[in-house]
Amino acid sequence: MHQAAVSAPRHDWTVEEVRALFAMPFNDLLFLAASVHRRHFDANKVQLSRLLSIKTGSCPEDCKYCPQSAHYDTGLEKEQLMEVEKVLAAARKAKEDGSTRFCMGAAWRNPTDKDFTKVLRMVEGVKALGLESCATLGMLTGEQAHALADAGLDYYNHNIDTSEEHYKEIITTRTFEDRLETLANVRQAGMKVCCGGIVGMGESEDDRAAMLTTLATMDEHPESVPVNMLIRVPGTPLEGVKDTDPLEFIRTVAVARILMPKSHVRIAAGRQAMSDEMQAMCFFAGCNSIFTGEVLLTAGNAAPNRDQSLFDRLGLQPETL
Ligand code: SAM
Ligand code: DTB
Ligand code: SF4
Repeated sequence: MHQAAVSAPRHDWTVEEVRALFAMPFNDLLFLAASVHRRHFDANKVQLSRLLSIKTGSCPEDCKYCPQSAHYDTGLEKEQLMEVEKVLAAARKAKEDGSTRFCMGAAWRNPTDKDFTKVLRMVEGVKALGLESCATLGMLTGEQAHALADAGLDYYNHNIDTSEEHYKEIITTRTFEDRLETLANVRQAGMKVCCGGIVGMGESEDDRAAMLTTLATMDEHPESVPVNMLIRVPGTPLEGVKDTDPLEFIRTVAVARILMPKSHVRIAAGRQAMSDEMQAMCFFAGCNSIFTGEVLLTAGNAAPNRDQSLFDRLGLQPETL
């Protein structure tokens, strides 16, 4: 059996080793990933999270994939920060629908003081409902990270999105290093890290290997690793990139699973465009977390009845807290 299937999590992966995993024959790679998955998790349980955009649109950053950037006209209605009570009503509904984690997303470069106080109240309210809480608000100072942790925030999502080399092709208003700095602040404050990236932005397999190597060589692996498939939103600079190869996406999930055996690996954006069979292969390759509900932040997601039927047909069950 491959060493990775039996050994403890490693933090010293080299990019050459990770490229070699990507280069494995597909069947061998999936078998290895599934073996690693089973050592650490019940392979038939999937964690369910629910997203809510608490502040939509007009973001000053220029991320080429994002419908919420003010740099592109995607026809999105911009909105102010939502009222705390409205957010908590959505969280209650998420809980009723079986989600165990509620993730609040804001289209900010970083939170301002006034908005931040309101977000702290949202986090406290979500925790009081007995849900795990997650937020993604852009860059954080050390102080802000501590305040969120004190309010009870369990996870902070902040993606590296792609390799360091490819990053500057995708975003010019901040650096890869800025991302790592916020992630360090989140860790330092004692929160769990949700960090992953996007497949399908014209990156090479080597870029995907480099991105996963960055995650897998962190002192602590992110507890949650979202693998997004690019949603090509009309009006964004990436609207015309070529289709993501489903097999390359599944490979990325499998390699993430092998490198970070104890983390939840999530298929995040893009499930609406995936076939049931592609999702089934992702679950086999070690994906054990998804977002449920009709929308992600602004884009469509797989419909709830479709997910229910897929779970039934695959014998999958939602993970409970
Ligand atoms: N503004 C915050 C930030 O960028 O950290 C939080 C929200 S941002 C929308 C969260 C993540 O969603 C991005 O890092 C990116 O990975 C993902 N995302 C955004 N638009 C996407 C798209 N069109 N397709 C796939 N993933 C996307
Ligand atoms: C992540 O990696 N993907 C989620 C979540 N973290 C915040 C967001 C996906 C957004 C897809 C585009 C949209 O809905 O606007
Ligand atoms: Fe803003 Fe986040 Fe979208 Fe980038 S990904 S434009 S930071 S909302």
